[in-house]
Amino acid sequence: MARQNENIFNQRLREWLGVAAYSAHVAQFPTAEAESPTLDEPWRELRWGEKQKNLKYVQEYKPEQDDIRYLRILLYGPVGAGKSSFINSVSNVLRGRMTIPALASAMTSDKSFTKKYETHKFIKGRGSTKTFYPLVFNDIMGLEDGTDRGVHADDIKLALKGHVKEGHKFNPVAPISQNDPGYNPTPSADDKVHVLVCVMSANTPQMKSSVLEKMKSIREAASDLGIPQMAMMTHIDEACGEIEKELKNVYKSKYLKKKMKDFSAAVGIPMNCIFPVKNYSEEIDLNDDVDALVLSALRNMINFGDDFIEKI
Ligand SMILES: Nc1nc2c(ncn2[C@@H]2O[C@H](COP(=O)(O)OP(=O)(O)OP(=O)(O)O)[C@@H](O)[C@H]2O)c(=O)[nH]1
Ligand SMILES: [Mg+2]
Repeated sequence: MARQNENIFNQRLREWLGVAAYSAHVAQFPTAEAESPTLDEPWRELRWGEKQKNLKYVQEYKPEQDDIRYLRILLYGPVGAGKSSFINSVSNVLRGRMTIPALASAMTSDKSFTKKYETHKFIKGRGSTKTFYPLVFNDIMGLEDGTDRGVHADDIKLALKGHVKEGHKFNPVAPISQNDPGYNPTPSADDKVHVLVCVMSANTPQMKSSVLEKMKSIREAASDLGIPQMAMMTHIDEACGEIEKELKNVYKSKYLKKKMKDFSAAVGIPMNCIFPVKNYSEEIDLNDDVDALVLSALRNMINFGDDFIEKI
């Protein structure tokens, strides 16, 4: 019991101080970290060597229905969670080199950097054989704490049904209305969202209750529409020193497992629908381990979305 309390205390201290200051604290007082931060065995199996197989699966995916050209994935979540960065990570994996299709912010702020509703497609081939992968992402303004700030939950609900036009600029004070030029009254089957993905940073303290409330109402709307939902935990490298040292420790990190469990309980997304990823943020070259995590999340998004498409 004493050991358990000590671990909880260390965890809180770490959340409060941040990783860097906590590591300095442990270096000064080694007994503070008596227990290993990692499990002996990973709690989830990930085949790190199967990158090519997963990449092929993603690259060859095509929706079966004639009226659906694109499987549409909508990312939502708090400001700075890494939504735009994840789109860039997917683009890097698919194209096999660094790319920047979605502008990510280099500064952390409490205001969303992404303000417009934009569809991100990924180029396949070059020159005259250039086409797009049948897989698109919609990046959306971040959820912010408080009312009249960040994207309105009602806007996300309309986006789920395909009513938000490309390029619409979100207005935190008023959600889109039917008279708005950005409102699409007659969405097609592939304007609609097929998978809803919540993006969450592992390196933040507990989520603010107003953000949690917005997330809950978005999830309820998606559930009513039967849209499958999953989540990604980003910034895992910053959240855990063991993962920063070695990305393969991702499913051994006790801290991350606890963080994922807490998040699962807070928003109601089951653990087996939550995927940790590390986005490309400061690298200039691709890395197989980073790609393996991105592909693991992406493959599941495709499967969940395709199951939904099959039903509509
Ligand atoms: N170390 C690390 N940095 C990350 C990760 N994901 C995103 N970042 C960084 O976090 C910052 C914010 O990322 P964005 O992708 O702009 O976040 P966003 O969710 O699109 O934010 P808004 O558009 O403002 O809502 C950027 O500086 C990214 O480089 C990650 O997994 N690890
Ligand atoms: Mg963004």
